[in-house]
Amino acid sequence: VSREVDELEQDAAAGNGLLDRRTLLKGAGALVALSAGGARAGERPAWSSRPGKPMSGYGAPSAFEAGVTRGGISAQPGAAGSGASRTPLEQLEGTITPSGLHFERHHSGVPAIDPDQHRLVVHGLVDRPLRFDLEALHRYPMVSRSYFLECSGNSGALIAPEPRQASCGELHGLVSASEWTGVPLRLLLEEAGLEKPARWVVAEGADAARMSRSVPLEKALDDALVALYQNGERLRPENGYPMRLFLPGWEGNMSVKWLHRLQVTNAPAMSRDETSKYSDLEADGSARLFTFPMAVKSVITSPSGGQRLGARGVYQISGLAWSGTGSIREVEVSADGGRSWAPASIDGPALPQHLTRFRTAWRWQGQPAVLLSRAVDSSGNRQPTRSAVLAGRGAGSFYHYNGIQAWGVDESGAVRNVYA
Ligand SMILES: Nc1nc2c(c(=O)[nH]1)N[C@H]1C(S)=C(S)[C@@H](COP(=O)(O)O)O[C@H]1N2
Ligand SMILES: [Mo]
Repeated sequence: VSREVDELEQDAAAGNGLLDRRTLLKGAGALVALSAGGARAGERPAWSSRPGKPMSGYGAPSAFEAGVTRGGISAQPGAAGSGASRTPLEQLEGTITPSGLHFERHHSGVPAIDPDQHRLVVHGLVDRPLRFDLEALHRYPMVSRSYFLECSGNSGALIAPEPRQASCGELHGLVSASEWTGVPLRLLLEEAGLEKPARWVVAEGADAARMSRSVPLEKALDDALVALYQNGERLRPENGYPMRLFLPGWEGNMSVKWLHRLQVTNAPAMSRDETSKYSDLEADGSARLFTFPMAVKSVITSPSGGQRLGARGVYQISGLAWSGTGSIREVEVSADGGRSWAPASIDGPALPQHLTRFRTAWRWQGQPAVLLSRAVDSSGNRQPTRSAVLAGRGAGSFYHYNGIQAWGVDESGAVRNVYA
């Protein structure tokens, strides 16, 4: 053990063992001392004794990582291909989701689109309707930006009266982040030429569900992308190959995958996907017209639901924060169910509409604890408590849930989803 207990006592930042965020930098986590004879010379594991596998055309994770997969896979009975899979947030670190672990939400399965036959049409209130193939799109200047994508139904399980026991990814894994590369939608709309009454752009997908959503023109001309690449390679089929609309910070449903049509209109289309679904209820039961941005949110990914702490000692609390209305300005963590709080350290630049990693140190001596995190974004929006979210919503309304997540730790070190 590298640190004296008194020294850690001075690092206390809040109740129940929460330490100053800088404690991690001082090496308090380095608890494994090399026992005498632990590294005997002459003993060579098999992998150090003979040459390994040759080169491969496309790499895959280590066979030892086979357990790291999308989880919480759900299918909607009676609707072929409709369902979701979730990112295993608790098994990942950093802020970029490997493409193969990006969450999926399909209304009608993954279409097998031949990129040579696929076209994107821009029509409606434009001076000249245009049709683009992939080659034509590649002539426009592209941009690369890292953004999260979150389904508005993410974390909806937290409205249940009793806390559901599931992993962090199963509860909150309808959020992922990638570097997206594509053509700013503005360039394509300017090329087509907008007519005076143009106010909205209706985007439609080429899947059997023909998912369609109406996008206000201001967003379409601001930061919207027709994304062609994800983390440096072409989009994965699950995420919209060969092209998708991407609307930074807005509910995932609007980032129409397998994009094949953009119709410029003077009013929203009032499609099924923006009326019968994807609308939120106010406390008095009336329906909000649209809820575009995803609200500020955070979750501790480690330790989290279903995990078990091992030896007593200093633990690194690690989590993710994000906001559709800015960048993450601050994350605070509590180990005593919210009686006291201390700031976590933000790892790296907090980019707007992207996942931000936060960390802090916590000393667990076998005591029960309730771990919480709460985020504030650059627009001054604060993550609310679960009860505040529920109080502001009509019964059964579950989209856009962003309440504070509580993880309970018991004397055995078992971590559970709890309501604080
Ligand atoms: N064409 C089409 N676009 C779509 C969908 C769909 O089913 N069809 N699902 C939407 C929903 S509800 C979400 S949350 C995101 C999910 O994107 P992902 O599967 O790449 O994570 O895509 C959106 N775009
Ligand atoms: Mo979604």
